[in-house]
Amino acid sequence: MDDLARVRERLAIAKSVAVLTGAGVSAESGVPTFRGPQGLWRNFRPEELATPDAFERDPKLVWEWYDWRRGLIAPLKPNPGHYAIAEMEKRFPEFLLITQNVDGLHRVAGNAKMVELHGNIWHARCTAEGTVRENRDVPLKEIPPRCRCGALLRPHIVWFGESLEEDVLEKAVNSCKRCEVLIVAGTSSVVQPAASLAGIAREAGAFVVEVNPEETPLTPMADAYLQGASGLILPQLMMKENHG
Ligand code: BJW
Repeated sequence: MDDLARVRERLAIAKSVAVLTGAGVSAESGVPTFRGPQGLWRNFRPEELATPDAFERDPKLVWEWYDWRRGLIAPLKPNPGHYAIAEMEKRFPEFLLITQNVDGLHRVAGNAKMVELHGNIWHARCTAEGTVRENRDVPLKEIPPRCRCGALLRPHIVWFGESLEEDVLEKAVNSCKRCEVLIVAGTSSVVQPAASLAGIAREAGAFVVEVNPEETPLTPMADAYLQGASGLILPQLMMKENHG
């Protein structure tokens, strides 16, 4: 039996499923990934743009980069991979989507049972009050934007060296400990703590599935590796009959 058939068989009887996604799931919608030949980090250095130090040094530069990315993402639509994950939420009685993506496309596709590990590019946080508000202005009205209280706003995004929100991480870890199947799609599995979630799930007895065109550090540990684009593979997991 090939890996696709084994995964479909597992999903046919599963009650509890978790899905962990990364930038690759949005690649077919047109959102650039971070690593790899076409990735954002090829032209932009993370330490100059995605750290608290970078923001302290030059908030205008950091916000200009986010303004550019928000403009790029704003017109984009979810792809068949996003919609297959939204379908999973309806099908499995216990479900959690754990996404590292900040683009908001999973929500547009229909997922509600989800945690955004690294924040959301459409949310801004006051550096003084800590309050988080949605901001959909494209382009931004002022750069850097300011809160009503006068303090600087920052993107509500987890930068390198910053801790993930405790309750968000706890939800993700708990669902990885409980699920029968964990699907890990479109992530290079190198950024912590997200990269450790598959190991947590596996240790707790879950069947771990990786969906990615390229092998990653997770591949040798996964119970099944489905090589290919998530927009092609994930819908196949949700087809009712086996056409293979
Ligand atoms: C497709 C596809 C298609 C393409 N279909 N797939 C322990 C050990 C070592 C280091 C650390 C550690 N713990 C913490 C760290 C430090 C750091 C870290 O992990 N560094 C590593 C890089 C070494 N982690 C942190 O700082 C985290 N904070 C933390 O842990 O706090 C406590 C602490 C701090 C310091 C020390 C110890 C403890 C915070 C991490 C925050 C990550 N933030 C970013 C965003 C920044 C900016 C922004 O978006 O605006 O989140 S970085 C970036 O990477 C972004 C992503 O969410 C994240 C993951 O990337 P992802 O999604 O995997 O994308 P890519 O591009 O890497 O991969 C795409 C994949 O898709 C590829 O595999 C392709 O093949 C595939 N693909 N087309 C399916 N069609």
